[in-house]
Amino acid sequence: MLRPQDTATREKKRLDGIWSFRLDAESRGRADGWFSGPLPGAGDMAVPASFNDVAADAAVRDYVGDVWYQRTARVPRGWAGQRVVLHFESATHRATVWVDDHEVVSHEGGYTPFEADITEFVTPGEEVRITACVNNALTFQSIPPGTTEQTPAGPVQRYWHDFFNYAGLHRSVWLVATPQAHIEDVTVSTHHDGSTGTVHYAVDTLDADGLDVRVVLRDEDGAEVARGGGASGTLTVADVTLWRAGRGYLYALEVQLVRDDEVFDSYVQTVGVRTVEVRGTEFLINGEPFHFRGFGKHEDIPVTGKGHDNAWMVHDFRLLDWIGANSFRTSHYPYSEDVLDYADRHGIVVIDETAAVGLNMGLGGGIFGAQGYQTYSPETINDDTQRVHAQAIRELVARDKNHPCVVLWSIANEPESDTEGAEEYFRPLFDVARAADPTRPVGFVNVMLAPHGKCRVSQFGDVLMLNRYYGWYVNTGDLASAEIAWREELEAWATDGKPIIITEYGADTLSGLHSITPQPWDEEYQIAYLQMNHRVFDSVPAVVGEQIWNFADFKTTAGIMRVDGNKKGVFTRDRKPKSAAFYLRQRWRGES
Ligand code: GCB
Repeated sequence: MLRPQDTATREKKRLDGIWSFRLDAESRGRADGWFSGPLPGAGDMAVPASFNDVAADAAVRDYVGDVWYQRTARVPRGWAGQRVVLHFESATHRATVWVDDHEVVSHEGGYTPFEADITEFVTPGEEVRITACVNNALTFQSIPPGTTEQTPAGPVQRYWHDFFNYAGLHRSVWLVATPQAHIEDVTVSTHHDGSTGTVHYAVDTLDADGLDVRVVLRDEDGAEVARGGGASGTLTVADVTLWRAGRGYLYALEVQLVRDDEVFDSYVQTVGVRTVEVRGTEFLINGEPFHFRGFGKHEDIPVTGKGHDNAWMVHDFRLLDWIGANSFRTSHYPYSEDVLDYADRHGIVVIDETAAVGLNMGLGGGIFGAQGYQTYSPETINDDTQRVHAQAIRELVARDKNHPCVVLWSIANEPESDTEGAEEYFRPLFDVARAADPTRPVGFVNVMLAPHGKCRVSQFGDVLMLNRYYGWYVNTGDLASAEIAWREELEAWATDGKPIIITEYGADTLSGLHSITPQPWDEEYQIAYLQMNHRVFDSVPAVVGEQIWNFADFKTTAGIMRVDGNKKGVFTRDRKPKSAAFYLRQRWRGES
């Protein structure tokens, strides 16, 4: 599947705006045919946005079940004879879509795109009704998992991850026109040897019998640097400008479907020439050791929730630059493709994560020991979950494989990983990731409950990613003891001979709370906590990265450990710096 694009042969029409919207607490909508006419009893909803906070109504915020979105759209009259596609960048966590009365597509998984060829159901120049039934329930067979508990007061969604279960249409919806004979997919991979770069490409086409593939590679000035033909091939780039952290140089590969000089379809794929390699305890980009500095982030903003917003995205990247970060992890789900495009262009390195978070019933919202279920069992996380998880990995790789910013796949965050069940569950999933993308390392993020010597899943990873909270969840307030315990554990991990990225360490901090004798929750403690961690990291050579939890405060489910959400941000939820931001700027940029 390709991203919607405007090219010489393609057009796209964005369907964002105000849609009709309603809850369907009794799940009546399908049986009552709500797609077959104007949505009965509907209110308004913004797209893109999470619906939860927009309505200013606790019943909507905490709602579990089906919700319906609807709008009409006119198919441009100039699209006659074209193939018309309806494309959703995401629908959280699953959706079924109708065009007028026709059911056209269903999709499981809340953070990857899906689309349907709707040519036969539309007439260019006329309006169609587009209806989506979106469902936000988490089950043991969804990624992420959860369960709906029936209480005397009604259904309550329970889950084991520490961010609010925002849902809805979080990203853009498009109508797209392509030629009937069209390019279906493009895959690129790159190498370089000295100043010579190579770009390997492979093109999938549909209904293109008798047509040829032609490719032209251009540099950022638009000058042609290489051309080739055939469904796959390798282009050579003399005097290549590499994509690197801090300098996101992008070539443009124009792929054309042609017969002689007639162009039937054209698609432009950006290409960053770079290599990624794990060698011993080093993580190499372009053959040079790379040290990750940055954050675990969230897609999380006031009111809009997980709805993509370009202003906030650009602002966040400016703050990353200001503070001297060179990377982030898309904790804990695939982010908007706009974010990855932007990271490509700005040379920010990305650890790309699936939505497999909370596969750990020993944890709940950051609270250890919230047991009650067994993680891996026929009734909980089981073979069906594994199939959904495998599909989530495939869809993530299919979507993001061409982004130079993505250097590492994270197939899960903090699953239970110290049991036989965990080993059986994860072994095949690493194979799935490697089969989908042989060019990038693969890992998963280890939790403190499965320390060195106990974890049975880290053996499968190319890289060790560790989340640790010494001085916060353990040795709370006692940084001296925390430092000793943390160094001891880290030195044990270093004996595995793999690069270690600390993908989370952080302390909840209430912006504005100060003390000359630092203790948990005040701004000075956050700095002292980070300084302690950095002393430990700097003394262990296998540590190749530090990503603080979190870039900004974010919304979570309600709980006695969370005051208006998780407060481990270096910035507040509205992106004001806490004192730690200036300390980090000093460490990472040498500027205060
Ligand atoms: C973790 C999780 C993250 C939580 C964080 C915390 O280990 O990966 O999702 O938000 O801890 O603050 O408890």
